[in-house]
Order: sequence, then C-alpha cells, then structure tokens
Amino acid sequence: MGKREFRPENEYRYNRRAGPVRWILSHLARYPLLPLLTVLAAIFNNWFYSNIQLLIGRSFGLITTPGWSMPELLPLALGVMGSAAGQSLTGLARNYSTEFIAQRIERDARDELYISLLGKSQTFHGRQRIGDIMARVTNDVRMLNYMFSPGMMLITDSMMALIVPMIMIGRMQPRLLLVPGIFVILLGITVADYNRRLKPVSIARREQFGTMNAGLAEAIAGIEVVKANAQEHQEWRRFAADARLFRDYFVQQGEIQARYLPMLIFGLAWAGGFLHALLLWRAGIVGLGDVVAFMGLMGTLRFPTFISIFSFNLVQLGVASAKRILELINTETELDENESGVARPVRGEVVFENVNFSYEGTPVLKDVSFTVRPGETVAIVGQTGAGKTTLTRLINRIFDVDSGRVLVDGVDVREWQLESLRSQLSTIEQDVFLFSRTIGENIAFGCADATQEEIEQAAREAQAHDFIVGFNEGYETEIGERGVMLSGGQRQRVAIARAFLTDPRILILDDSTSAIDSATEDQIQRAMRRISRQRTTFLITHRLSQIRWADRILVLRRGEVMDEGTHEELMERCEAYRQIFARYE
Ligand code: DUT
Ligand code: MG
Repeated sequence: MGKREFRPENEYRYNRRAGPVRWILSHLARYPLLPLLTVLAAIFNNWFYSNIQLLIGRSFGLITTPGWSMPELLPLALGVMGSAAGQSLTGLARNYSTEFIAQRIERDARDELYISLLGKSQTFHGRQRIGDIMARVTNDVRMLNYMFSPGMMLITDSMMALIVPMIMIGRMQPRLLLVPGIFVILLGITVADYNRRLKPVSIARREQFGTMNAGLAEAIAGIEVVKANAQEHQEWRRFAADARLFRDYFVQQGEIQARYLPMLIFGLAWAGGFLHALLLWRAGIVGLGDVVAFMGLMGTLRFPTFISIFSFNLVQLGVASAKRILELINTETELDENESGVARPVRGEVVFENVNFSYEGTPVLKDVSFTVRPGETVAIVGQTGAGKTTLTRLINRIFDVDSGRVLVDGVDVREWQLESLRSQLSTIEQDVFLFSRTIGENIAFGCADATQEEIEQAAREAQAHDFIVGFNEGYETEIGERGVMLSGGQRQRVAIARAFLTDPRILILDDSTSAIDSATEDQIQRAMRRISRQRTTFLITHRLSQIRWADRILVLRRGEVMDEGTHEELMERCEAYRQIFARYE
C-alpha cells in the first residue's frame, strides 16, 4: 500500500492494484453471500416464469384434445398460480440482495475514497481541482450503485431469462431451438457492437461532467474576483460551453440508442419462430400446446433483448467510474504518516541543515541553515516571495525538503510520527480558514475533548472572548454559510485561541501581509505576544513592534539566509534588511 498521511484503524483491504474490475470484485467479496443469493433468485425467478408458459401450453394442449375433463386441468391451473407466487417471492429476494449490494458498495467506496483523500499530501491537493474531486466522490460513486442496482441485477436476470427458456424449449423439442438459437447469437453480436460504440461516448460524458463541475466550483469559490472584475459574462459563456458539450454527448448517446438493432431482430425472430413452430406442427412433430408454450417462451426473450440497451451500459459506466475513483485513490502521494516514527513530547529545538527545496523544479530555498533553541522567538523577514511561508511548511511537513535536513529536537522530521509532530505544532496564518460550525467548535478544532471553560479561557487569552460574547448566541454562533461572517482580525484571534487550547511546543505566526486597524492590531499583538512565550515561535512579520520582541531575526532573500541578528545589529550591517524597513515604514 502506498504512502499516506492518514490511515484509520481496522481498515478493510481492497485490491487496488489490478484495475477497476478487480477492485469492484474485491468490494463484492466483502459480502459473498449476496451475489450468490442474487444469482439463485434470478435462476428460480425465471424458472417459475417460464414454467407458467409451459403450463399454459399444456393447458392448451389439453383443452384441444377431445374428451378432456376439468380435474385434469385443475393441477395445471394451480401450477400456474403456484409458479406466479414463486416468481414474486424470488423476485423480492433478487431485488433485496442487489439493492443491498449496491448501497453497501456505494457506501464502502465513498468511505474508502474519502479516507484516501484525507491521507493525501498538500502537493496533491494543490494540484487537483476541487470540483473534479467532488464529481468523483459524489457522482462516480453513485454510478457504482447503479452498476449493481439495476445494472448487474438486470444482466443476471436477462442472462437467466435467455438460458432458462432455451433449456425448456430444447427439452420440449430440440428442433424448435433453431430460430431462438440464431436469435441469441445475433443478439450477442449486435449488443457487443452497440456497447462498443456507446462506451467512448458515455465515458466522455462522465469526464465532461467532471470538467463542468470543476469549472463551476472554481467560479463560485472565486465569485468575489469574478464580480470585482465584472467577468460574469465570460464566466457564464465558459460554463455554457462546458454545459453544451455535456449535452452534446447525451445527444450522441441518444442517436446511438435510437439505432438499436436487437429489438428489430427480436421482432423478426418472433415471427420466424412462429412460422417454424407451425411448420413443425403441420408435420406432426409438435402438438398445439407445444406451439403455445413455445410462443410464450419466445416472448420471455423480449425482456432481456429490450433491457440490454441499458443494462450493459450501466455496467460499463460503473467500471469507468471505478477507474476514475481508483485513479484518485492510487495517485501517489509524497508523504507518509510514519506510524512507527518517533512520538514524544517536543521540546522545541528546530534546526535547518543545508536545506534545499523547490516547487515543481523551481528552486525556492537554497542551502538554508540555522538553529533555533527551545522557547526562542525568531522573526523571519524578507520580501514577498522570498520563501518565508515555504520555510515554515517544511517544519510541519506540509512539504518535504529536496536535500538537507530539518530537525526537531535533533530528530529529522521525516523520522517523527506525523501525527505526533503535527499535533505539537501550530500555524496561524493571515488567511485563517474556519469551518461552518460554531465558534466554540472552531476553537476546539484539534482538541475535541476541551471543556467549555477551557475554550473560554483560551478565547480570553487570545483577546477573542469579548467579541464572541458580543454575538447573540456567543460561543454557539454559527460561522460561515449559515451564520455570521468574521473579519480578518477576528478570524485570526479565533485561530490564536485554537492555538492556546492545543498548546503547541512550536508555533508559527505567518502574518507578513496583514493590514488591520491599529486598535485590533494592538489586541492581536498582545494575544500573539502572550502565546509566543514559553514556546519556540517563528514570527513572520514586517511590523517593527512585533519584531522587537523576537530574540533573533533571520533575513531571507530569494530563498537564502542573508544574515541573522538583532534589529539593531541588522540595521547597522545588513543592506537587505534596511531596504525592507525603508519600504514598510
Ligand atoms: N510558490 C510556489 N508554489 C506554492 C507556493 C509558493 O511556486 O505553492 C513560490 C512563489 C514564490 C516562492 O515560491 O516565488 C516563495 O513563496 P512563499 O509563499 O514561501 O513566499 P513568502 O516569503 O511567504 O512571501 P509573502 O511575504 O508574500 O507571504
Ligand atoms: Mg508568505
């Protein structure tokens, strides 16, 4: 199994390496009795139905022989009734078991996919379009459901609806098999041809759905930018083009379906079979009852013929969807949770040793080396794009170094157990992401067992308590879509409160571009100062007032450490440092 950052306990092992069909089968193997039940139920269901045709044929045979009597007909009539009841019961069992399989597999696959998404690295998520992921998690997983119910159910049923009547016809009079035999062969050929033509169109349709969805998700996520730049028209046109292409695939599919030959062939076969049966009857080879039963059994073939227009396509789509799901699951990810790695309380020493790092081949950090003692506060300054944020991301392993080492307490971060390392490390960025949950829950994120008192204590220390109780519902206030929106400064304080609660040993405050009014700024600074005490703190800021409480300052320029020292020292000797402040003050 590949690398992952997250792996739950007791995970079921599916076969993900041998293609979509094997993967689906490994899902099916979790519930081995259900497919068996489906097949058995389908066999008996069709046997009962065909039996009805046989009994009706026999009844006709009986009432056309002179001197027949009622007591002879009665068992046949009862047989029809019994078979009809049997048919309903087995139909019930068949539907129950396929529906069960379908729902289970949809649930399991969605679970599996979601778990795998949680385990993917930041690099993966940075590359992938959210809308496309959403399309796969919702729609493609749903297609697996349809693949079994009704897809596989119809196919099993129609197979039996071909085989069982054929056997019965053969047992009645082998010669009668001539027409249905030719028909079944032609059916096989035409259905295969039809599916071969339909497959690329249905698969393209699914891909296009993902593309359309991704475009939509992006436009909505970026709605502010769209509006601010008056790009509504362009975005609408872009979406309309995507939607039109999606529709075109449907039309193409319709055209292929309209030219569906098997039903035509069935019509011919039915008439041809009737003629053949009558000829055999005239020759005295079969009785009248046999002709009636034969026509009833021939009629049974209508259902599998008709339904094959959908059923095989559903399975094809299911397999194509499975392939898209597997693609996502099997995408290699760079980091691993390192379950057996070092897990212990962090003291807070951070060392960079000749670290080089690049994004997709573009070097961003070059030969960076420095040491931070436990509890020290280090400010990192440098112009925008210098690599400050990137540098801090190597500590909590959002990314891994290309060469060199990052050590926490003398241990390479790659040797740490990922969860242990990340849980003792907090990052507070300017652009804080909050979930659409209550403020209290957002503060307690990552610390699920926190009590209300602890949450409020943390909020007080983060200077957030006052504005929170200012809301009507206080800590129960919903944030985001269904509730209040918070300002940048308020969000930041919620994040600081979260950090107070989780009490990390290493803290990263990434605040380089913030622009907040001075009253709020004062509060945030007080909160930041308080939280930076007694833990190793990386401070990315251009505010002199904050830089002053740093023990040391690192000057980063185009990914290289230029100099380090106190503010006064650097003002004295470092040109790059002076430049930064010439600009910002
Ligand atoms: N970069 C990427 N991919 C990313 C993030 C950044 O290619 O996912 C590039 C942009 C920039 C360089 O890496 O040229 C350094 O980016 P970083 O975000 O580390 O810069 P910063 O020092 O934090 O800049 P700012 O002060 O604007 O936050
Ligand atoms: Mg940055």
